[in-house]
Amino acid sequence: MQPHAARAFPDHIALPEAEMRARAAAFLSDIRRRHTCRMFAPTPVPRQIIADCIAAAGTAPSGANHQPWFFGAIASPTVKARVRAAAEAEERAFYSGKAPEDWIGALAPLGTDADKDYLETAPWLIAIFAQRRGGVRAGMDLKNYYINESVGIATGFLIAALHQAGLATLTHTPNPMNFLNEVCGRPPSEKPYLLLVVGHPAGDATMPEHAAVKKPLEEIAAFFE
Ligand code: IYR
Repeated sequence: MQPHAARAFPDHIALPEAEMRARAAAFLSDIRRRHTCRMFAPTPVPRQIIADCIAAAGTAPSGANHQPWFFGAIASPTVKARVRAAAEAEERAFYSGKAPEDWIGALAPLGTDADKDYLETAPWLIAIFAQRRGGVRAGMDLKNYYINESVGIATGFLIAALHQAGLATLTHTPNPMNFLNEVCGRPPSEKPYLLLVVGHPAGDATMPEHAAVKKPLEEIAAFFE
């Protein structure tokens, strides 16, 4: 290592092997209960829960630790209505001609269409932005690196944190979604990355059978020991 300002590796908790095994297995069985939700209850969710989950996302690793993300958490019914109107306009274009046939075919088992009522029903929408420039502290204007990887990892943390808090999510990507810059008052140097819909599933929520199919470990991993 080159000389650099450093501190002791601070708060890592080493666990006995039995507890490591138990925790890995427990996390697996818990995260297996995470399913993308498209039918939300209007039940409110306290802001502090959303804030803690976003703060957890903000601990994600990032290129040069520049933390190139911004989260706009929307609960206002009027703002949600604006988001829905803009998103549905994009989706209508997508479903009625813009999307290639094979893409429409790939979506058929999910049953999705241009109607996005959950954008108003769910208590929170989190608009996630990727920053082209920034730095480790607010106000910096350096180039950011590995922006998509960094924001993707932070989004994964956020989804896992929300699930852990007992909430369901939907990753939504109307294309283009530049309207989110205007809605959240973000500069053009920030690219809308994803819109996360957050709340409790409706009492009668269902999920597509297609979404329950997860590849077994043998198909997604190999071990070279
Ligand atoms: N954005 C559209 C289409 C869509 C695309 C993919 I890839 C999905 O996995 C699901 C939907 C929509 O939200 O309907």
